[in-house]
Amino acid sequence: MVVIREKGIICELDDAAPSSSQVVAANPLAKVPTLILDDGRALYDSSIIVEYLDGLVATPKLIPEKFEERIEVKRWEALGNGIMDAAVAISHENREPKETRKGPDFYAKQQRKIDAGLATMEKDLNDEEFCHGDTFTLADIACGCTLICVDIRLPKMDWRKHFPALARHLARIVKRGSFNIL
Ligand SMILES: N[C@@H](CCC(=O)N[C@@H](CS)C(=O)NCC(=O)O)C(=O)O
Repeated sequence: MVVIREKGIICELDDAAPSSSQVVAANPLAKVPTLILDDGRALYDSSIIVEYLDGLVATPKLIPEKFEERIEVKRWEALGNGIMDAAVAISHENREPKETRKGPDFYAKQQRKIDAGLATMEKDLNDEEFCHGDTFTLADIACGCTLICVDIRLPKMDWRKHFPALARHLARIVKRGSFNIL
């Protein structure tokens, strides 16, 4: 959704649940996000969707074309996706009845991924204005969405205390109009 806004693409946004008939009909994996194109084809997962959107509209370029830079931006994306997967796994587990929950090892394993992932983002961002290079890229979108996801899924996690560069970065990038929809 942020990429769609950054690119100024006209697109209908539907807050459909992964298990809804609309998503299931379009995506055999029954996951969101799923992008349904004008010709009816569907694209998933988010990595493919953002790559498609970045190629569809030339500017602003969010995934650099140069090989090494592209890989670096996609590494940020993968890091964000991994942290979000772990945060989602914890919050889903919390919805299970207490008696059938997986237990402390499961929670510790997911939390380690989140802590180490955020520590890597903090180190790599350092005191720079952008996650990669000197322009806003998909790396910043991945970083911002990850931090917002952690706030939503794990509201008790006080990550700002440990990761001041990330806290600063999130405060800066949510001022962009493209993040208003989250
Ligand atoms: N790596 C995927 C993750 C997508 C994902 O796991 N979405 C969750 C919602 S946060 C979902 O649809 N879960 C339903 C399911 O796994 O059955 C992406 O980036 O698109």
